[in-house]
Amino acid sequence: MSEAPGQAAASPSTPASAPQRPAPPQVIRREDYCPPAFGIDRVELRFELDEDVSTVHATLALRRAPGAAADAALVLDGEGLVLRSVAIDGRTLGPEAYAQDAATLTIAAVPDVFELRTVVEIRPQDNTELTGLYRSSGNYCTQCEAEGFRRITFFLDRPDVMARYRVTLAADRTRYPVLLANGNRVAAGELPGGRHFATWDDPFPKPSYLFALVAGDLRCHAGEFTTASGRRVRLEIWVEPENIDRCEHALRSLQRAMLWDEQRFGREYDLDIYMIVAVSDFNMGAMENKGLNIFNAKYVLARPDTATDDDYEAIEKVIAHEYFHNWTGNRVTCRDWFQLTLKEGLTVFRDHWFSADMGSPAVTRIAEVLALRTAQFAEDSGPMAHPIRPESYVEMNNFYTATVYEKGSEVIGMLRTLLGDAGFRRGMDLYFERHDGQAVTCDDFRAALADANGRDLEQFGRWYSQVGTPVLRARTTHDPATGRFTLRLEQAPPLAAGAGREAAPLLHIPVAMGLLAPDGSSLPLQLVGEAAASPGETRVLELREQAQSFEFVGVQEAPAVSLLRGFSAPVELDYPRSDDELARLMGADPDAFARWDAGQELARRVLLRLCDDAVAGRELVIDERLVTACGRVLADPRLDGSLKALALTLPNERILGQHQTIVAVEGLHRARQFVVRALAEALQGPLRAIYSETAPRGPYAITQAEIDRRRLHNLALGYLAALGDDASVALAVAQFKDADNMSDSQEALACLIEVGGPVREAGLAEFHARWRGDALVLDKWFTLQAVSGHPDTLERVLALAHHPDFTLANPNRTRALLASFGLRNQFHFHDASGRGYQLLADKVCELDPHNPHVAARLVSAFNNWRRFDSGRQAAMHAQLQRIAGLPGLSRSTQEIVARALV
Ligand code: B3K
Ligand code: ZN
Repeated sequence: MSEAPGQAAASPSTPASAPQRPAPPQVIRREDYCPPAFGIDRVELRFELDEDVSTVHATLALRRAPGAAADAALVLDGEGLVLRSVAIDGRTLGPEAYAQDAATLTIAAVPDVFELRTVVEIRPQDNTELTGLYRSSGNYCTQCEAEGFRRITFFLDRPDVMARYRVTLAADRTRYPVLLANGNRVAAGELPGGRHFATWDDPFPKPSYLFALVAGDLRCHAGEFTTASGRRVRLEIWVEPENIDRCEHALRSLQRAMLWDEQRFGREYDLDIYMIVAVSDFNMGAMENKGLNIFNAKYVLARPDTATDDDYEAIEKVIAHEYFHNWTGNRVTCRDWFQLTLKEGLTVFRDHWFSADMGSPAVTRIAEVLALRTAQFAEDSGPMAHPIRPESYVEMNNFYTATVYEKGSEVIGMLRTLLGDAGFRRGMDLYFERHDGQAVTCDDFRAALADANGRDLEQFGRWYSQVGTPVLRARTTHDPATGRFTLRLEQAPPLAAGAGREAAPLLHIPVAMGLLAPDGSSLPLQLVGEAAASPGETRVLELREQAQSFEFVGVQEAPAVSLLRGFSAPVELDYPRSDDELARLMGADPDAFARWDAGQELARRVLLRLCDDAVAGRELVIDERLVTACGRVLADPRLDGSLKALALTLPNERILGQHQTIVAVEGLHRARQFVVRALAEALQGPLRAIYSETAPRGPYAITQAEIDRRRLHNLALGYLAALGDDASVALAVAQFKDADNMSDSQEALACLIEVGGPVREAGLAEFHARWRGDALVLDKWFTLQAVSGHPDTLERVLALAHHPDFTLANPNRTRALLASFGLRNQFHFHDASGRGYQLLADKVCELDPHNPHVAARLVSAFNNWRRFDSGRQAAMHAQLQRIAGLPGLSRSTQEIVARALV
């Protein structure tokens, strides 16, 4: 890493001053899609891996596509490649026969069917961008999605070119004893000079983004899976030698995912071997390369003393997600990158369903909606707002977003709701039957679901173009005399600033709902004109018009309406109901998600009112209704520990800020801190009792019951520690000392950090001394400090950026400190001094030349700058301008910054 470029301190210019705009970037548009002029049937690659220069020999069997112009030139993608030779059908081409620029190799005159051979040189050891072929901890690995393959060899690097690959790797035997690529290993042997080779053949045609290779000194934790049709599949988890005792959970997760996909979707695995490789330097979570997944070590390695319960769950989910891609993504892939949600939204949907089946459906759903509201709703209301199927991009890597993934999954979830489980399965079966081996579009997917069910999903298709979070407005009237209850639903364009406000075509929105009588019982759901009530306590209303009224009969007393059960649509609900109605839902709604959501809405109202009080300098007084409601939750024997912990976790400051026109940074923080302390004081008795009742009774176990117990135990500790009294602090100190697992240890340390003073210093020092050699655990040490609410957090974070263990070369470490701070710590990142902004911008500038993808993610911390007061706006705007003016700024970062500045 080079030193930070010298920059002038940010001058407090106002947003109105002329922005320093980056040069206009080249925009790729969905409407410009053209099929490729050539197809590639077979690919043979030979990699000579060497410390200095590695050589890639590629042999491509090409043919002109039917319908392509007879004189169309062959234009191959290629970036950063040193071309050594190019030959067609065995004839080496002279330099006059081709043209190379920074991004392409063009050969003007080519036959209709021919063999192209190229030899290029690359330097993986210098690849800090971590896309293409690079080195991590001395091992070679690849990351090709979205457009990394072109950094390995010249190719038609687009997902609608699917080919069969045979790959040979040759390398030094001692340093790289393990040589892996996609498919099945078909040959291996010795070579002169202490080298060896392995050849892999992948029988399934695939796009280049799914290519992978790994070479290194790795150990394997192996297992097996027998498919429903009786085929034995070898499963291999490859890790660095010191991590071999942390793989069992990943292996079991994989086995569970394989079985689940057979049972739920009838999908079997198709190769003889499935490999997962864990690497330490990785730009994102994991990658679904055919038969050879490459993972961020964070989503593979787990041992009770190093991984929290959340880590265990995340590993299971990510392993499953990448496995599910084998059908949704690999066997059926995307025609172009605008269709990304075809594979990502669908695969997220599948991993959500899997997690619900493996654990608690309610807890899983709540966590999903929390993530959606925190990240995706924020994205929808800022400069990066885009449809789940974007219309344009400059750098595709910037569109692996919460919108494409999480909202994309919600859109699939609505299809499941509309079609029912059996209908959804019929649609999926038809989709696979029609499109196996093809690169297709979101419209193809929707057509399969519609055709399999004889349903019209035309209007539903608008969700693929819709931008922003739509508003669902609900109003009710009740006539006790007739027993009629009318629910009027209306759809409205997004409230927040962002595209799509004016042109908002009507959506097809499934609204799952129920009615509760004053005693909390569920009422029959019979609409006027219906012969009988619909079965069950929930029914799905379909809103297709701008407004529709639903008139229920037989409702004698005014009911509480439970709307959007299970969060049946990704919308913002505008329904002004009373606090009492919310309290009724919170206590009695049969839908666990809706119960939690009612509690969150109640807490949000209380917090926003207190924030106003704080800003106005009024005395803060806790709303007793919230205390009573929280007390009831704690005492409710029907709720498990995880649900109680979720219910008692107040909405975070970022979510609260979304409900304000201008985010009241200090007011929100003060209000939330106040409520935490007030609840802790009021509920001290029950919290102390719960803390001791939920104390560990035996050695650590990763069972659902134990996870629930630990969550409640740590929730109680968090509240008690907020009191800051000696007895409570002693509990945290003791737990930190005695914990036999990372969940308890981390939570205790988080409490000590909030408390501050000597207990914090001692805890941090001890944790650091114990885990300094373990990168993944040390990341937690950075994150805990970065997300803290303690008053001196900004100073700490500024100091940590110079800590000897901090480095921008490792994306996990960068995220642990800087993304945690910039994206999760609203109060301290938005410190009025602007020093948080300065730090983040400095680091973006420093990182951008080396790893633009991670830099672009970091800079998005400024995306919602317009939602803050004028002083903060000016300070963030100045940083954005400074970044925009950086000479040689990457396309990735430039795109995010340019959108923010528009
Ligand atoms: N498909 C990959 C993400 C690739 C990101 C490229 N910038 C992992 C996943 O979503 O499964
Ligand atoms: Zn994915």
